[in-house]
Amino acid sequence: MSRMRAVDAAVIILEKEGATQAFGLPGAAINPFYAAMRRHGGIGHVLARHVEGASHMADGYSRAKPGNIGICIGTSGPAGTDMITGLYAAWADSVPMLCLTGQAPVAKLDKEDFQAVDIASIAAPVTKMAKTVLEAAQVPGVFQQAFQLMRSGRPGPVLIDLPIDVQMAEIEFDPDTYTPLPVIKPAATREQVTKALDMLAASQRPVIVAGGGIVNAGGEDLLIELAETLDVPVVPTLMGWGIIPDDHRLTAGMVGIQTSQRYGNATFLESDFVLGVGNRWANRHTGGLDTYRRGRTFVHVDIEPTQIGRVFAPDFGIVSDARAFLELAVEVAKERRATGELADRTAWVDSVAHRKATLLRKTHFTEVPIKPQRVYEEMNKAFGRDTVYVTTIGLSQIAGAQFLHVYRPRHWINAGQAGPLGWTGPAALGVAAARPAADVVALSGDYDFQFMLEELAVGAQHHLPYVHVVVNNAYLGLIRQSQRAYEMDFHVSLAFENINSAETDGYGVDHVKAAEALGCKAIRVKDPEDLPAAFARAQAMTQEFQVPVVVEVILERVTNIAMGVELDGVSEFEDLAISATDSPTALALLD
Ligand SMILES: Cc1ncc(C[n+]2csc(CCOP(=O)(O)OP(=O)(O)O)c2C)c(N)n1
Ligand SMILES: [Mg+2]
Repeated sequence: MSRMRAVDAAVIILEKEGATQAFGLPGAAINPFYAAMRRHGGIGHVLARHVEGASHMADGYSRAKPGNIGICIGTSGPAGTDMITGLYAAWADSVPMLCLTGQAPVAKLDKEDFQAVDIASIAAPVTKMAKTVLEAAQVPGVFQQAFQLMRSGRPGPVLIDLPIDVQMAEIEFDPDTYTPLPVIKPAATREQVTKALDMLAASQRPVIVAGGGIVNAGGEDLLIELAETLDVPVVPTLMGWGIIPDDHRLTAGMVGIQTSQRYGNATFLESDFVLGVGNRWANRHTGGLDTYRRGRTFVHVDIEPTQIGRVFAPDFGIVSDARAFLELAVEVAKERRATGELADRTAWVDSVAHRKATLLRKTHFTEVPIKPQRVYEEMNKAFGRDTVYVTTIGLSQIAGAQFLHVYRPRHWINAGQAGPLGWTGPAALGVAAARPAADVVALSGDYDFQFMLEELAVGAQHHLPYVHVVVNNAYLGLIRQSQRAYEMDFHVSLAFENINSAETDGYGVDHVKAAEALGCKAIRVKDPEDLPAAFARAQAMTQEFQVPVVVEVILERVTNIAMGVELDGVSEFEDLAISATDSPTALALLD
């Protein structure tokens, strides 16, 4: 056994658990932990400029690669509260992330000491565990349990709050015998899988809804194998986008009231059976439940028991890790194929392909100011199949999801449920830290970009290059569009005459100057014909300068993007594609 400070044991455990990348900023109450990181080595650290930024960086880092657990670190008080939004975003999208905070000494916790806030209580609803460690000897056990919890069942974040005296207290800890606790994952039985496939077999027009749980479980290849064996179309959810390549013959398109394609919704509305795997029936996917459920039978597979029946009661629910379910399902499906028991789904699959080629929205607009649809068309041309997109919310995210293409899991990294503005930039930095060789492309509206803008300097200082496409309509665009229902346009405009930048033409903030001031490169584009060259130059500059490169696209100020409240009532505001030239980067072309 060896005697050491509790923080030294904590750092050793991080390394032994494979969590070796931190994002944070020091403060007096967390300095002992920083001293332990410095002494021990082995943990990478990126100094953020805002603690919320650090939490989104850790979140992006976790999402970027299987097995990653990003660490975010802050001091006591406001550093912890700043990271609550980051914990919420990670918790809502089932992302493992370890948040560490410093705290006032144990004896001062109830004395209104400087920055002695009860962060564990504040964080409790958005974490799998939030604990202020009061006994130094518990530190190893709490860290050990944190990793078990983050990895078991539905993944999620944990907060460990460390009073400064607890950090510095000496404890007995034997690094050589430390072993991670077993990870607990329920697995479907053969009876359950057989019943689910029997129900699917009894249907005429089945679809599989593939959710982010499949990505978390590393089950994407099995999902494709199951779909191909059964010849059943797949609807990826927003969190599952990329599980099956967009151009796979069985990809039906995304379904929803915002981030969806016309063909995806049309196919879903024709279906009579839905097998949901690792998904959560998000309201932006289902829209009104009566329309979503009408005439369909549902099987729901989820790793978290309380998710079954949360949104609506499925006809059959299975509690299972997605990969464990898919393994057995592929086995049973192959047995059935070998004995000729599987139905011929050709006509149904052909109808899915037909909708993909006909129910398209127009993207090839030539106007100046630029229409957003054209931006995504040009992004499809400029950015390759291996591009990792990062985004949060706004018309930017919604239109991006309608028009961009994703071909691989973990290549659409999106704060799907929480959607905090400001998430995109720091999350992209976390992704860039996790995958230095990847082509990372962030997508922000102007308002999202302005939240957490300071984190660009982190990318410049720490050489975390990525391309940041900022679609600037000088509006809180999504909120402007939603205010149409109130017949108002009230406090949603970001436009003003910038007395220092006449070239912003009344759009207000000069994003190019702001990015340059923070040590990054930036290009402004006003004509759609200039987009290809701008994207190519931006990519080249990320290589040359190893810093974030911003491409600010000046959009027309008002463009309403297709959305609605029911799957059969999505409003179209813009032209639909009527020939291949209207939508040249669609996956299946008209004509
Ligand atoms: C922290 C936070 N506050 C408020 C919102 C609500 N909200 C969602 S989208 C949006 C406007 C986004 O504007 P912008 O980033 O410019 O994107 P656009 O819709 O114009 O493309 C707002 C205010 C939010 N998602 N997060
Ligand atoms: Mg905007």
